[in-house]
Amino acid sequence: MTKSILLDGPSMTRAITRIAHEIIERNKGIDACILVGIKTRGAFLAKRLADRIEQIEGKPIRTGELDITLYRDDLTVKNDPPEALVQQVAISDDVAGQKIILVDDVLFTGRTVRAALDAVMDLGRPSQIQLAVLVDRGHRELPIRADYVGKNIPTSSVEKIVVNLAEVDEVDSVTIQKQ
Ligand code: 3GP
Ligand code: 5GP
Ligand code: MG
Repeated sequence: MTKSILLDGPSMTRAITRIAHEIIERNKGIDACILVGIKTRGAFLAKRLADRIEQIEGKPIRTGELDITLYRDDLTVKNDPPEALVQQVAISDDVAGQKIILVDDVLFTGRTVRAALDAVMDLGRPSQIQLAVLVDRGHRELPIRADYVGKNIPTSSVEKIVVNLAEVDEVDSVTIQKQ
């Protein structure tokens, strides 16, 4: 198995800083914004973005979390794409009229984000939903795209992107593994 490093710690921090600036610029501030991280690593990335945005703007941005898992019933539908199931929604603020910025580590088929869109819209009517991802690895199966991307990494289906974050993995790195 070969492994190459695509982002090291400092490059990841720079990407997060750039996305923080892009979010502030595009939304002309952060007053109407809520950052919502998709667990697990998307939630840690949302926290880092929130910290950076607070440093830049001098005031906190509201945050929330969603827990979504991909579920494949391999016994009955072997070749079907997995279903994304919402396990938990933790957004304490009213989303009506707000700009929700979803944050995830890797964007792949788009099924996780589709489930996240449903979960957010079940809570109320946001004025906009945007998407920030650390890595876009391509292979979309739905018409979904990210507004903010740390790094575009075209992959083949046998490759895997490994995202390590210091909060859970002790180091910050993004690597591609070719099995
Ligand atoms: P995360 O919850 O931190 O995002 O889905 C569980 C974990 O497995 C994810 O961690 C993700 O990083 C990792 N993973 C690697 N490849 C895949 C994949 O193709 N689909 C999903 N859902 N997760 C993957
Ligand atoms: P999607 O629903 O777009 O297919 O996949 C998005 C979710 O699956 C992300 O939350 C991400 O954690 C996970 N995922 C998909 N592909 C990869 C991958 O190659 N590497 C990692 N680390 N996570 C992935
Ligand atoms: Mg993820």
